[in-house]
Amino acid sequence: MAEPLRVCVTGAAGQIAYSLLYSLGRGEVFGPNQPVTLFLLDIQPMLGVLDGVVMEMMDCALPLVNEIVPTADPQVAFKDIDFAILVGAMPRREGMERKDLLKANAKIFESQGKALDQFAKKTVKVLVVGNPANTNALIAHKCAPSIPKENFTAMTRLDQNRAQAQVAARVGVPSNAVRNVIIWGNHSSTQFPDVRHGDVSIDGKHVPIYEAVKDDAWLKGDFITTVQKRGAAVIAARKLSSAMSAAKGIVDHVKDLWCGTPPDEYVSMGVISDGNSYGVPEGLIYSFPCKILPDHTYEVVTGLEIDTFSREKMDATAKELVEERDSAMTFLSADANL
Ligand code: NAX
Repeated sequence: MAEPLRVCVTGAAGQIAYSLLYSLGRGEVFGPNQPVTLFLLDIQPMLGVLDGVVMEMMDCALPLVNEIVPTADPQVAFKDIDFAILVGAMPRREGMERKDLLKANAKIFESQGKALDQFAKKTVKVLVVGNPANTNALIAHKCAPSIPKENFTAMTRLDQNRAQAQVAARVGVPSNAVRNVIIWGNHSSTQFPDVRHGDVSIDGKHVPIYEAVKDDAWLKGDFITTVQKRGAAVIAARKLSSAMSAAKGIVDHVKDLWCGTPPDEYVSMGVISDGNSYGVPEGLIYSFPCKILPDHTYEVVTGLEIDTFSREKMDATAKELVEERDSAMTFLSADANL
C-alpha cells in the first residue's frame, strides 16, 4: 500500500461534501490502492454536525480511509496536505448584493490562501468549488505565492457534465459517447458551453456534434441557456442547490488531475490565463479546454478555431471575470500578496 494521501475538504459539514466524502473514501478518485487521510474543515458552529459526518464515514468501514480529522482550524486542516478541495464558502442570502457575496468570500479565500501558503505542501493541488469559484481561486492563488499558480484550479466540470449530458440525451447515446465539449470562462450564467470542437461516438465513428445533433438553432440557443441556467433550475425544483452532481463534478475533476486525460480528449477547468491563449486577459482564472498529463500537470489546448459567435461569448464571460476580480481585490487586506 502507498503512503496515505493527505486530502482536505472544506465546507465538510455541507451538502456537497456529504455526497463527496464517500467517493473519496471508496477510492473512486485516487484509485483502489491509494489510502487517504481526510482533513475535514468547517466553521466552529458546524463542528457538531461535522461529528455526525465523521461517525457516518467511520460506519462506512472504508479500508482506504487511514484517518479522519475534523477541525475548524485551517492550520490543522492544511498541514502538509497534497490536495485541497475548497467547497466551503459564504452562500448568497436573500437580499444580499453580489458585491456583499464577493466581499465575504474574498475574506475567506484570502485567509485560506495564506494558510495554504504557510502550512500545505508546496506541491499541493487546490480545487476551488465554493462560489464565485473562479474569483475565489484567483484570490487563494494570489495569497499563496509560494505555491505554483498552475496548482490552482476552479471547477467548471459540473457545467461540462451538464453540457455533455444534454447533447447525449438529444442524440440518444450514453453520456460517455460525447467528448470534447468545452466550457469557456466563468462558472456563472455568462459561461459559454461550446460544442463546435466536440464529437459523438456513433457506430464506432466520431461524428462532429453539429452533424450528430442536426439542429444548429438548438445548439446555438436553448442548449446554451439550459446549461447556463441549470444550477438555477435545480434550485427552483429542489429548493436546494446542486449537490450530488456537484460532488460528481469534483470526483471527475480531481480524478483527471490525478490520473490524466485519455489521448485525444480534453476537459474544462478554470485555470490561470497566461495571456497567450484565445485572447483571454493574463492572470484571470478562466475555464479552458485542458489536457492533463500523467504527472498531474496540464496544458491548455491551443489552436482551436474560434468563430465570431464564439468570440463574442468568450469575451463576455472574460469581461465578467475582470469585473469580479477588480471588485474582489478591493476587499483584500493591505498585506495580501498581490
Ligand atoms: P452548504 O451551505 O451546504 O455547505 C457549505 C459549508 O461550508 C457549510 O457547512 C459552511 O459552514 C461551510 N463554510 C462556510 N465558510 C467556511 C469557511 N470559512 N471554512 C470552512 N467551511 C466553511 O453549501 P454546498 O451546497 O455544499 O455548496 C458549497 C459551495 O459550492 C457554494 O459556494 C456553492 O455555491 C458552490 N457550488 C459550486 C459549484 C461549481 O460548479 N463550482 C456547483 C455547486 C455549488 O453551487
